[in-house]
Order: sequence, then structure tokens, then C-alpha cells
Amino acid sequence: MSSQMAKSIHSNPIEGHLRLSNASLDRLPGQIGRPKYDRSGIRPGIVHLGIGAFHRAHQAVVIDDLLAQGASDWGIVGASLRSSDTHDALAPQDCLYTVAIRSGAGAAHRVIGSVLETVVARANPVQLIARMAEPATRIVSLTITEKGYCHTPQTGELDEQHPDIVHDLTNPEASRSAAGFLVAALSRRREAGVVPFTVLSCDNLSANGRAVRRIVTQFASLRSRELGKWIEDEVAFPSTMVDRIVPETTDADRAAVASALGMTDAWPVITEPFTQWIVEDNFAAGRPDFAAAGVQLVADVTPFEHMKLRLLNASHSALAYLGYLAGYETIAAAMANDRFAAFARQVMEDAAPTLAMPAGTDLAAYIASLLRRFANPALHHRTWQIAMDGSQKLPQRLLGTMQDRLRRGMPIDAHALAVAGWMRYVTACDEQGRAIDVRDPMAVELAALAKQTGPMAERLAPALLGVSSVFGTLGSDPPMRSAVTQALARLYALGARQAVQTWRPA
Ligand code: CS2
Repeated sequence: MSSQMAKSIHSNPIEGHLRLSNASLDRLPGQIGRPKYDRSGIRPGIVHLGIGAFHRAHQAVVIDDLLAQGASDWGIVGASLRSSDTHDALAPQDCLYTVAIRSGAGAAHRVIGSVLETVVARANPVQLIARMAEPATRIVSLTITEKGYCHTPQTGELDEQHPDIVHDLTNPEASRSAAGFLVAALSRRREAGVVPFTVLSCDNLSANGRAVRRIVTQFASLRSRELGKWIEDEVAFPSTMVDRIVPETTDADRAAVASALGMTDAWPVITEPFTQWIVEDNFAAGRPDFAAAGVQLVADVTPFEHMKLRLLNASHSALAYLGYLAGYETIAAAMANDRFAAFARQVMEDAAPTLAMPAGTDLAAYIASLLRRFANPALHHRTWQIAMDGSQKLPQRLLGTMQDRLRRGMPIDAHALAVAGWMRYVTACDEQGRAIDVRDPMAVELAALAKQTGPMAERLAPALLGVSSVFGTLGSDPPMRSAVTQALARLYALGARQAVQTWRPA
């Protein structure tokens, strides 16, 4: 939602309409779920950085369940790093909002009460750092998206030239990046002799705990070697695998939720019935009884994270680029084409042999369930939304599998077509010659490369494969070059719809 839209909803609630809030909760129709606890008795224990739709449909729902079971000191303070949209929408509603769970069978609505307060980091950095530094804050969790890590996607090393990192090194009290905030607050706790909070990444990165640990310790070491060492030794960074499909909320969704509630909710979130959270049980300052709310606690999340990234997210990205180019607005629309569904399945099946799963994991059943979830006709999950930030997503979703398959002498043509789809997409010009609104931190650089080479696979594919922050050494691997160049040539010759429809595994 644009901040303009959020503001207009906030300042001009629909005339005569009741607005969701603590005071209006008991006017909700009986079938609408709501907090089963007294919100006034809940204290914050978690600060969450990046309070977007995903967090509100996933982690905050788990916490809502736990609060209902009596874990009253684990409420959430939700921070947006940049925009004030979420704060503007939720603050007038006492931070209450609706989760609408949709499937072919219909919709169920539940009002969530676990978010107690919202903070806009850009406007109030000092307030946020103070919140994070309070002893009561025992977990700081993150959904800041891949680019929020300010790292080189291929290597996971902190990008020390990133403008936010450069800024935060000299202005810790007015931080902009997640690394800046985490280090400012951890440093404050160290000075005050307060145990550090646990840093809980909930982003779609391989070994996300290690990823955030790396950027935080690297950033801290740039400030002071001792601080870096203390963080390395004392702070826990468990990895997690998070899964729930959460499309962007539209105005039509707002209207549908308002009619179910009989009152306005400025920013409900829309999701599917499925939800999964697997967490490494490594918390330095305590944690709620996650298992009581269905969270799986494990010693090592890596295999599950790989499974999800290489099966779900990889095929999601493949469907996003090729589906967008083929004219499909949503994942469900692409999946309604049998050949696109078969192609998505192939991407998953090709990744499966690269995974080392614990005994008893049924990958075939997992793949079948993913295909059913993608086909959910009640979710309007736009291909354009998933296509965002591809330069940050490709390594962990597609390239790791390609590397592993090449090492074993296995064909990579399904993945090559997906990567070619990304290449065609980032030229920023679709098959009808219309502009594509490419959202990616590297969009300008990628479009400039495409402009230089022109729409010729033999020139464009090697040029993009040469972007080392995305492809690393894999980009110069001859079988990789040849597979991706051929796939891109087919894409240019046939168009995405035909290229997928006539695609057969090698
Ligand atoms: C999607 C994910 O937008 C994307 O890149 O692939 O957000 C996906 O919906 C979630 O990871 C599902 O858990």
C-alpha cells in the first residue's frame, strides 16, 4: 500500500464505519476469531524488525496463540525500518488487524492481538534502539527481505560500501540498516551489563541465522574489534525456516474483510491455511514455549531451509519470471496451465537429489503439497510480487542447485530456463515491447547491461552471468554458460508461454 493510501484510510475512515480497535472487539460477529486473553496484561518481550504482511500472518499468529496460553510477557513491538505505512494503518486500531485465511473452501477471519506497539525506525531510531536495549526484550526477530542484509548475495559478506552501512558506521544512534540497529542495541546492552537478546532471522536465506550473524559481527568489528568479538561469543543467532504464502493486500481484500467484520481494518493480511515454522533451539535469553503453538524445534535447520528454498522458492521464482512473461498475473493462473505446473514440478524434482534430508522426510509428499498450495485459486499472488529482488534471491533459490547438479554431471536445463526467464525479465521490456516495472536493488545496472548487449541470447546471457555478486564463479562455468544461453535463445525465439509449453527435460 502506498503511504498516501494508508494515510487516507487513517485520516478519513469510511464515513459512519466502525474501525477495528480494542473498544470495538466485542462488536465483531461471533464467527470472527479474536484474542482470547486480556491485552492490557501483555508485556513486550520481542522486538520485530520489518513488520510487513509476512510477519503479521506468520510469527505474530504463533505469538497470539502463545499469549492465549498464558505466555503474557512475549508480546511484540513491531518496527518498520523505513516506511510509516504499517504504523499509520495499525496505530489507530490499537495494533489489531485481521488475518484472512483463504482457500477454495472459503475464508476464515481472525483478529490478532500480539502486536502491542509499532515504531517507525527512520522517524524514531533512538526510541527503537532503547526498546531493543531494554532487558525485557529477549528476542529481536527479523523479516527485512534478502536485500535488508546489505550483503553480497553470492558470498553473504557484508557490503561495506552499501550506503546504509556507510551511514550507520558514523551515525549509530540514527541507524538505517538492520545491522546498524542490532549492533547499536547490543552495544548498549553490553555497556549496561545486560544479557544480549537472541537474534532470530525469519528471512528466506540459506542458514539465515549464520547469515545475520556474519553481517552483524562484521559490522560490529568495523565499529570496534572488542564489540565484534563479544557479539561473536555471546549472541545466539538461531536459524529458522519460515513458510506461509502471503500475497500483498489489495483494496478488494480490504473491502472483503470489512464486510466480513462489519467494520474497517485499514490493513488486514491475506494468507493460506498452511503455515510452518522450524526453529533451531538456541536462545541465549529465554524463549516462549514455541512447541506449544506447533513450532518445530530442531538442532539444525539447514536441511529444512534448503528444502524450502530449493523446492518452494525456486519454483516460485521460476513461475514468477516465466509466468509474468507469458502474461499470467498470478501464480494460480500460471498453475492452471498444465505445462507450467509440470515445469514447476520439474524444477522441484531436479532440486530434490541435491538435498540431504533427515531420514523419514517424504520429499514427494512435500512437492505434491507445494503444487496444491501454488494452485490455491483463492490467493491472488502476483507473479510480479515474487519477481522482485531476483538478484538477491537467485543464489539460494536456483544457483546452489545448479552448482550441485553440475558437480554431479546432471542436466540443469529446467533451472537454466528459470534463470533465462529472470534475464529476460530484467531487460525491463516484455515480449510485447512494454516496460516491466523491475523492482530490484540492481535493476539499473542489469537493465544497462541488457541495453549494451541488445536482445541477443549469445551476448546477453554471458553479460549477465558475468555479474559476480549474483553468479560468482558459476557464471564462468562453460556448461552453465551454454545451458543458460541456449535457454535464453529459446525464450527469445518462442516466447515464454511456448518455451514452457514445449519444454521437455533433457
Ligand atoms: C516468495 C515467498 O515473494 C517471494 O519471493 O517466493 O515470499 C514465498 O511466498 C514464501 O517464502 C512462502 O513461505
